[in-house]
Amino acid sequence: MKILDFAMAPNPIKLRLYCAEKGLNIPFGNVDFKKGEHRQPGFLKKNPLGAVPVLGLENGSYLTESLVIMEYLEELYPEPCMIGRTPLERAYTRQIERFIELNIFNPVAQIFFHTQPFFSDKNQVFAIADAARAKLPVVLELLDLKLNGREFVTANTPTIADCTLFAACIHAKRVDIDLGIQYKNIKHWHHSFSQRNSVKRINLEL
Ligand SMILES: N[C@@H](CCC(=O)N[C@@H](CS)C(=O)NCC(=O)O)C(=O)O
Repeated sequence: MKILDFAMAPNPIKLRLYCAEKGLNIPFGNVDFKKGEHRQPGFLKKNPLGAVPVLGLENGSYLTESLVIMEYLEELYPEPCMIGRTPLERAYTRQIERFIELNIFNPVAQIFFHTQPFFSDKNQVFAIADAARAKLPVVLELLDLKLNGREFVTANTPTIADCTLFAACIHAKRVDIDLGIQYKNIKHWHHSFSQRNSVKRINLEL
């Protein structure tokens, strides 16, 4: 197996954190966005949408959704458990991971896409960034309530939900948003998760 990605992008960060937490040593191959490699025919054969991360499999096929890749790896390597041990634990973890991805991670990605010079040749609409920004306080307040008294998002150990939230925090900083600044439980969670070896291993500027 091989993961193809661009290390700075948020979905790759989420997957890299997951692999680091699991202690998986799957090799990575760089798809250089700055050189437009994700738009080249060679990569488009692997993922016609031109997006990363992609997991190349031994049978010659590719998985092209980060969450699906994490679920697949979780089935191959169940320990340490990062989705849940019972059907209900897994349902809770998936539910909050979706909450974070849809309501925090994706809006942050929209703000980034619609405001950064890197995408200035694309169809940037500042109003979309503004709308995404305006949506954040309500969901952050809800998340803050959920995190009360918790070291991790949904369990006593890290799960895929922590990886998604931490990747969102890293990406948010690039557009000058500190997701935890007004929310004491998110702030506490962020401070504590930042100390983890997985974060050091992915070796990103925080
Ligand atoms: N649904 C995909 C989305 C992946 C995605 O949007 N990746 C971004 C980087 S975080 C990308 O490759 N964007 C390049 C592009 O769409 O041109 C997943 O979760 O894996």
